[in-house]
Amino acid sequence: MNVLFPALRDASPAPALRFGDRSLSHCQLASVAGALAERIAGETRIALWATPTLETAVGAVAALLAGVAVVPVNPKIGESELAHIVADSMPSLVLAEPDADLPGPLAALSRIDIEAAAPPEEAAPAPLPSEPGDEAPALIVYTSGTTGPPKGVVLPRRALAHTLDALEDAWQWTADDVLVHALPLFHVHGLILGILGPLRRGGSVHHLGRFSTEAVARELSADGTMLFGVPTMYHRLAEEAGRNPSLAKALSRARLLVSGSAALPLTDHERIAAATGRRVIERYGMTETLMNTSVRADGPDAAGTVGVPLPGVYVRLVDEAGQAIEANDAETVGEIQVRGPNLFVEYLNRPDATAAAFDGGWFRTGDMAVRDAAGNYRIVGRKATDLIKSGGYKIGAGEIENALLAHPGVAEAAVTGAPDEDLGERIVAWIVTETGPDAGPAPSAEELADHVARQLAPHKRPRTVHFLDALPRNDMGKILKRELRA
Ligand code: MCA
Ligand code: AMP
Repeated sequence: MNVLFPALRDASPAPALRFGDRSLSHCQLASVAGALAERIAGETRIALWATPTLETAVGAVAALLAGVAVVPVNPKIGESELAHIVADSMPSLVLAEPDADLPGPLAALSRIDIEAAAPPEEAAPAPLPSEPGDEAPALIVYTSGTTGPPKGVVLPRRALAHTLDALEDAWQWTADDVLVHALPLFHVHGLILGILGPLRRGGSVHHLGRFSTEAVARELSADGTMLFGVPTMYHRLAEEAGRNPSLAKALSRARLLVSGSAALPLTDHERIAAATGRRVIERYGMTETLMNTSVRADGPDAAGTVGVPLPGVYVRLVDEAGQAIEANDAETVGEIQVRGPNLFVEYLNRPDATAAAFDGGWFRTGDMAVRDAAGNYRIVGRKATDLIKSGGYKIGAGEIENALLAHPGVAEAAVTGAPDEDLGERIVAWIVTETGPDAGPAPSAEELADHVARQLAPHKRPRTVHFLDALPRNDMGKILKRELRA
């Protein structure tokens, strides 16, 4: 299992990556990524400025070939989140596109510009380095928790290989598939499934750079066979497909439409089915576990569920007393726990959090679900109300509250999620402004949203801000978020 990308070693001339009008075959990718792998060999951990570009894909593949753990960084990341990630992961250097302007903590590192220009097809690549063992760390992906700053999830090569091969089986994913997507490349969905997946299969990916219904229609009308997206993207496609026959036709041509990262509402399933005659398949995963379950491409329609466990993955439901639930009655709710070769190793520098995340060998997902007689899981909620899924991004209420409290005009802050048709959930901030004699002018909603975007990331900014005279609290002084939501 050591070799992650057999098609690179075979120097296959088949197409591998396409971003806009730039592309590389597997053979060309072996050349450029192989050359970069040689330059970074011997490093332990490096950062990757993960713009949605060919360079990012080449950088990630080079690091995997060299056996160097890579920390993908959101190119829109804010100051305090970047400072945390760099201090926590201590990368020895950063890989970036040649013209990228890197912010402070990354600019201070030594830098290697990623060279991704296509070499002539006939040039045979130099032999690739031998790859490390299955347990070696491949990627460290930062993910939000309910409190505190994001944690670095250490993903071994074994988990990547396992999850991608399990999806090959569930989706009959082959080298003939051309994947289309527009997902960001600093998370599991876009980078591991969306870039490394096609490369492991020996197939190809067309990345759109930026999501639009027009770009999806164009690529699926050409040679795209699969589409990956988050529910917000499918919601926008569902809205548009109803009134745009050429988009509906393009979607109906795809072999597989796959949604994940959050729940796809039944209304969107139904609208897409009505407009295109095609069903969307949902799969369920997590940064810490990669993929756990999926509706199978060769199985019965199971819209509204996340399907059955993937090969090699053990999934169970556990009640509040910690007992496994045996019922397959589509009614008894329990927490999903997962065990298998798809799991992460640890949270970087956080043995406490790693220990708390496991129940024996089982990883506690925090997702609540039921199981039906066919073995399909249906997710019904989440244990922690302080985790918000917005546009498919997981965001902790606590990190936004801390960022808001660091604004000089804010005296008290609470953050909740509210249902949103487009984003699934929308971030809502509840603010009490500073009023003391030294207080400056009260901040506007826009200023607070910009502040969070600058400190953390634009997708973590509150979309609604309410100003209150006081936050509702219980006798112990704890904020009563239930009252805010009501
Ligand atoms: C807006 N922008 C700002 C501000 N407001 N920038 C700075 N300050 C501000 N105040 C910018 C944004 O950066 C962005 O720039 C543009 O305005 C629009 O931002 P936004 O409104 O947030 O975008 P959107 O239209 O709502 O995006 C919807 C989306 C996006 C495309 C669906 O949410 C998305 O890509 N989601 C994917 C999330 C994902 O991959 N999750 C996987 C993790 P610009 O226009 O330049 O972009 S979960 C996972 O991996 C697990 C394993 C799983 O199961 O998959
Ligand atoms: P992240 O921690 O960002 O990797 O997001 C993982 C979380 O996304 C899971 O714990 C689930 O709550 C959610 N999720 C992923 N896929 C699905 C899906 N198909 N349906 C519902 N929730 C999902």
